[in-house]
Amino acid sequence: MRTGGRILVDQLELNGADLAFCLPGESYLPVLDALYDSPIRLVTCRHEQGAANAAEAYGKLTGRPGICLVTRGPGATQAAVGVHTAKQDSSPMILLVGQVPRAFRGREAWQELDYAQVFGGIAKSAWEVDAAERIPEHMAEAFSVALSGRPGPVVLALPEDMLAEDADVSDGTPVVAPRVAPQAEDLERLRALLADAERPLVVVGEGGWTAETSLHVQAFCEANELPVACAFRCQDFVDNRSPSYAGVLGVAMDDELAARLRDADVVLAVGGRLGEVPTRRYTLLEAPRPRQTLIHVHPDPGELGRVYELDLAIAATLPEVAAALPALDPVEPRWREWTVAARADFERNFEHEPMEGDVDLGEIMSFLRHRLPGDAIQTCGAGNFTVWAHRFAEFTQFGTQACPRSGSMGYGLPAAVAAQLVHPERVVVCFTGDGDFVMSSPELATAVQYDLAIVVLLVNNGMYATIRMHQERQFPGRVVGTDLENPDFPALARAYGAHGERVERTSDFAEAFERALGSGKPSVLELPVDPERISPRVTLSELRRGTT
Ligand SMILES: Cc1ncc(C[n+]2csc(CCOP(=O)(O)OP(=O)(O)O)c2C)c(N)n1
Ligand SMILES: [Mg+2]
Repeated sequence: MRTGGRILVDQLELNGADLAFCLPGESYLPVLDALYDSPIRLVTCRHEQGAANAAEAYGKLTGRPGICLVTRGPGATQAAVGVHTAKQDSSPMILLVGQVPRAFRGREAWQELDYAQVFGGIAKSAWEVDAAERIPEHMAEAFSVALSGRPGPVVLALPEDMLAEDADVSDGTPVVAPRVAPQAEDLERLRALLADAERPLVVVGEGGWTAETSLHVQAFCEANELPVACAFRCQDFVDNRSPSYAGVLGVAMDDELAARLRDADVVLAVGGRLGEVPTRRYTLLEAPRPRQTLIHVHPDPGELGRVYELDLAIAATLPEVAAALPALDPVEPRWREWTVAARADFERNFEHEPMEGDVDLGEIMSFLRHRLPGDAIQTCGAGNFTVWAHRFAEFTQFGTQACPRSGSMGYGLPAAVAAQLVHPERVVVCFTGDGDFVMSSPELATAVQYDLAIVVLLVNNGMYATIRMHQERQFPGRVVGTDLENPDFPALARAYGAHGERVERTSDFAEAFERALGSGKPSVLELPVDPERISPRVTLSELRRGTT
């Protein structure tokens, strides 16, 4: 006989969970109690947003479901943002929510919600477990749904009396996600479509990527001299040093790369959903019928043809497709110049105008490009600071970028916490803004509590610059709701027990960065920047004059 809580934790263990992120609640005490004796490391966060985002980042970095435990009502709703990101980003995640006792259900008891309904439009799937003896079955289903096809978040509600109830039931079988190989005739057709191309472009995106997938796709692109771009915040999917690598189709993408997608005659999308961001609001690839010949490979048949009419749809898991690609006879490329030009555009995009003020983010990124080890992990939230962080970064291996494709603020700090827990030996850098940081700054306490020496680079421009930029473009000079008065960030960091410094000049950055790494503690380096330089390509004054 085991309690529901114990049965649940046993299912987590046998499915390989080694970390879980929580914010405790009295609604799931039997689960916490079972974790007392478990090898699973329980990490207590300071806000459910942080716990859910950390679990999401765990899923993104490991390919295994990130486990998050929260209490009912307010706990679950605060965790919703991480579930949304896991859905948009196709990351496996399981959110476990304590629920009111079964006998109270439907009375709108204290903090009661119907989780299937609340998360029905956010999660991949959400339901309630109502008997301890069926926990193994439901947990196997949760792992299976989270991992199979297009990975995503699952929400399970767990009535508190059910977790305390004893049951005599055997464990489930560890879940192995199904692998689906591409059909030989589909691969032949893919090769034939490429053979007819003059301006092909490969686009890589999420949906079950692995380090091996990277190597195979890169080998295929190089053997066929194909240019390859990555979707928004998938910059670690292909070694950026490859002669085939052409850049990122992200927010504020390079116009040259945008033109290359628009002007391509054949697009091969390996993973990803060709969403609003990488297609520049569905203009570079027009929905539903693009001008380009479009080949889309995705593990979930439901995603194929969902937005775009396709010339070839391949429903198969990405590692299996990637492994098959290099075995295809290379096509004699007629696009050599096209690929060389795409690469040259990418390299040119590292150049930038000097930045107004004493702190130049382009210079700092150029320093980091050379200073960061290849396996260093970079995280971020949302804001214009990410435009510098993405455009001027270099990624060389998979699993080194944990950023929200959903564009959610507040993600970077908890993602850095998760990254450092998964890879204690690596350097972990979180890029954040003054607005973004404050949204999840309590997780600095988590980093201190668990002794995680993450480095936070905080770009302080005294405003929500992304929104200000759009505001000034549409309503010049009418600033409302976008200014910020900020705390003393280094003092705040020190109050948490972290290392904190303000870097006043670009030339001071290198030494400050070494001090941060050497401190052995979480650290926050504040970078006060001139608000005039609101984005790498535009200034506030230009926006007001309407010259951009
Ligand atoms: C959770 C969430 N709330 C609001 C937004 C809208 N938003 C996007 S960027 C941004 C401003 C971020 O400000 P900051 O971190 O200071 O970065 P900056 O743009 O100033 O570089 C806002 C409010 C969002 N993306 N996510
Ligand atoms: Mg800001």
